Amino acid sequence: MSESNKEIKVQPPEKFTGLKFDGPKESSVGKAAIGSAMGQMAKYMKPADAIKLSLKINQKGGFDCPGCAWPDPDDDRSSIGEYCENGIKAIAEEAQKKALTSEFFSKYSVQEISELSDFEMGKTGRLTEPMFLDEGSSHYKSISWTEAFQLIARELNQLNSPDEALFYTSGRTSNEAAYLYQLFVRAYGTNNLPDCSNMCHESSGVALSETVGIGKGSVTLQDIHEAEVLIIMGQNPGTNHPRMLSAIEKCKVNGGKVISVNPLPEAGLIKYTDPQSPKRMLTNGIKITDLFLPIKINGDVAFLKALMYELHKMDIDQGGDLIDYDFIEKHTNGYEDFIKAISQIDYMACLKQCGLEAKDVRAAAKMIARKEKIIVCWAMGLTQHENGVDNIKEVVNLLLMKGAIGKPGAGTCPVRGHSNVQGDRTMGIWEAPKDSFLDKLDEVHGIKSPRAHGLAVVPAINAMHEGKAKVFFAMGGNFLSATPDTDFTAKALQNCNLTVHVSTKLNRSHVVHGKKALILPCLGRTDKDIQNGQEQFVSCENSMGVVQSSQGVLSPPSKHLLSEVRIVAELAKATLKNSKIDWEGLASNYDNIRAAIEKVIPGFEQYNEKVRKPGGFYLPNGAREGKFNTTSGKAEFTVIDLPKHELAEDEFVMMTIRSHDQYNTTIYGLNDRYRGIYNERRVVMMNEEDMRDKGFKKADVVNLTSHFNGVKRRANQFIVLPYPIPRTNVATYFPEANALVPIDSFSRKSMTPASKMVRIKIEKGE
Ligand SMILES: Nc1nc2c(c(=O)[nH]1)N[C@H]1C(S)=C(S)[C@@H](COP(=O)(O)OP(=O)(O)OC[C@H]3O[C@@H](n4cnc5c(=O)[nH]c(N)nc54)[C@H](O)[C@@H]3O)O[C@H]1N2
Ligand SMILES: Nc1nc2c(c(=O)[nH]1)N[C@H]1C(S)=C(S)[C@@H](COP(=O)(O)OP(=O)(O)OC[C@H]3O[C@@H](n4cnc5c(=O)[nH]c(N)nc54)[C@H](O)[C@@H]3O)O[C@H]1N2
Ligand SMILES: [Mo]
Repeated sequence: MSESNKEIKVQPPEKFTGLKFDGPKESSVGKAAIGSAMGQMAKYMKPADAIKLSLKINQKGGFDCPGCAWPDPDDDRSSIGEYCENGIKAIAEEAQKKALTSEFFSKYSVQEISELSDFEMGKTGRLTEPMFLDEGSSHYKSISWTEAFQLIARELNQLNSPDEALFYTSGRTSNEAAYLYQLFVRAYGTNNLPDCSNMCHESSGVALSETVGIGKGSVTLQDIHEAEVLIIMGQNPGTNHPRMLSAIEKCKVNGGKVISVNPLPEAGLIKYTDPQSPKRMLTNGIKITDLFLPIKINGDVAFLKALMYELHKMDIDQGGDLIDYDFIEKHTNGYEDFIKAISQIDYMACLKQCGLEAKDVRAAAKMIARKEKIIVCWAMGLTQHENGVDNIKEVVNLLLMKGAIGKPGAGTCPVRGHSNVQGDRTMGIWEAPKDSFLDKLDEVHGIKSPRAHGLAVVPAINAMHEGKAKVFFAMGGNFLSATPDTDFTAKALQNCNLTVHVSTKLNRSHVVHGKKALILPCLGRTDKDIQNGQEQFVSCENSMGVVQSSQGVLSPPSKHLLSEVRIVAELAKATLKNSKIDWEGLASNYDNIRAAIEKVIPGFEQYNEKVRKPGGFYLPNGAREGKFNTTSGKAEFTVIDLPKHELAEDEFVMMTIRSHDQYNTTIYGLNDRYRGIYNERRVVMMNEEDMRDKGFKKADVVNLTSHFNGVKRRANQFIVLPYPIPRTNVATYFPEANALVPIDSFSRKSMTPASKMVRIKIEKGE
């Protein structure tokens, strides 16, 4: 095929794969899940490797599952591995026996590779050699590691300012690699460290820091077990955090109740069958949700306001012992203004915006009225909105009203995504570091870190687009497909002098490249990492602030792979000519990196010793102990405005979500089993009445457009499916619909792209 006049496909190809649809399921996990997980392992891995891995997943002394950041039980771990179906899929994807060698790249041009779907790209196997794409070339060619590092160093050192370079991180990077990476980036001279967190839980971090003094959640796994009420908002644990379901089950067995707030009746929320409990498998599962509230997309502030209004009213009617006035008095600021605003809300406007009935809101109020052990869990359904930070602050308002934070069984639970996204931030992967952190870093390493804040993801894309940033370096991830506004971001990346990706697997960011491009293949979580003849381990921090070791068990798929730590060290040696930092010493024994972390970051005292203890150690967490490290020393109530939701007459609100067979931009398979959607990803889930109004029939083909600030964006060729979703709301999968997410629609305070609320129009296609 001649590629000269063909364009690179920056969006996933508009090809249909053969839809089957039988509607949403009630229950999650169970036998089908085990079958699916084992099938995945058997298909892509050697049997001996599969057995070795399944015994070591999330075990003390094993490796941390790269699937999600849900914590492992402190004790009492299942002997066949603390695993879940989707964790297994993540592992099988990484630990593939298939190797992607330079032959593939000489056979297929970059343009030809771009014609593959994301699913097909994932099936090409593990990257095994460093690859280089020269300016004007059509094919990647192999390059030696030394030449690759020299090339990057040359490009970095000829920039007018270090701020013309960007250093992205995805959240799988270990503490050790992340620490070394940010140290290199700051020694080089910039704080341009955008990361996946900017698109993920940044809204939680900002809101929680301002209100309760720590940008992380306050609860432990034990708290979940002990809670009297769990409120799960904007999260789909059955697919994205399946191990959370066993914690919820324990809570329920202890008498806890669950309120689920979600536009979709997600299977894992409704019912759950524990694969490790034969009894549950026989009895066909446990009911998870006691009260399901099918909220409209972005109706959460409105719902929480109505809920707090009801609570306040009940408190007055019932003698004033439903709100924790004692806690409010001692530990909080701003209650009077807050409760005044709540008592004056336009209740009907709130109901209209959240799409719920007064009786539903009252039922929720009754469930929490006499309880104080309340935990709110949330994920992307709350954070990825223009008012994402406000959503979380409103959650905090509710917990503070009930005194439900800083005590057992109560608190905040932002459920993190990538397995070490929280640890990366703790290690200093942040474009807006505190001076106190940089002061310490400089003191310990003898460098002079820049103090000016760097660029988060959205401003980083804009900087590349405007030609102000010229070198893009990514430690993992798939920047093109994970970020909003795919066509805009593609142009931004294509504007760069050099794009570099440290990766385990091929992805679309490798084919939408700068003038020159490099792919640097690295070891994954499951691979053995040997430096200087010694086997190394790394460490990760989970969603609840526990730091644990992780050690791979498999032989790497190629002898050419380097660890992320080694890649950073070699890059630093090549780039920073007079560096006083002993990069070789740090990379040759990771204990030396941990010893440095111990000196710089609070909470890591005796790191090397504590991380070797089975189960690891907890980091300090003020909010967990009821100490609020805000400027006032108290937890802060906030008065939140009701978001504006006007839609033009023919507009819909679209959320972009994950299917059951994907890990972010990695597509393991084409099924979304719990939603009853098989063998097709280009779908739009839509309310049946809306379909009737539009004259759509099931499986009609449609095109989607968004019209934000006068710019028209388009994603063509989707199939309409009737689905139980509130009216005027629709759902599509990420990354297929990312082209519609406007680059300038993001949370005002956290800059998180508003990928859960995109205003779109839907027209019949062919
Ligand atoms: N298997 C698997 N596991 C993963 C991932 C994966 O892709 N695959 N990704 C990892 C990562 S990085 C992350 S961040 C997490 C993501 O975990 P989730 O946040 O669970 O992922 P999403 O699919 O984005 O689901 C968002 C949920 O919020 C609901 N929702 C959308 N908008 C709203 C709203 O306005 N209000 C409310 N109340 N609900 C809303 C949707 O219906 C959906 O159920 O999972 C992590 N774990
Ligand atoms: N529309 C829309 N967009 C979204 C979201 C959404 O809900 N809707 N969610 C957002 C969220 S929450 C997130 S976190 C981001 C995710 O954004 P990213 O983290 O950038 O994306 P991933 O798809 O997780 O990255 C997958 C790639 O990482 C590489 N990789 C895997 N393991 C390793 C490893 O151990 N080391 C290295 N170096 N590379 C590795 C592989 O090459 C793989 O192709 O996407 C965001 N984008
Ligand atoms: Mo995420």
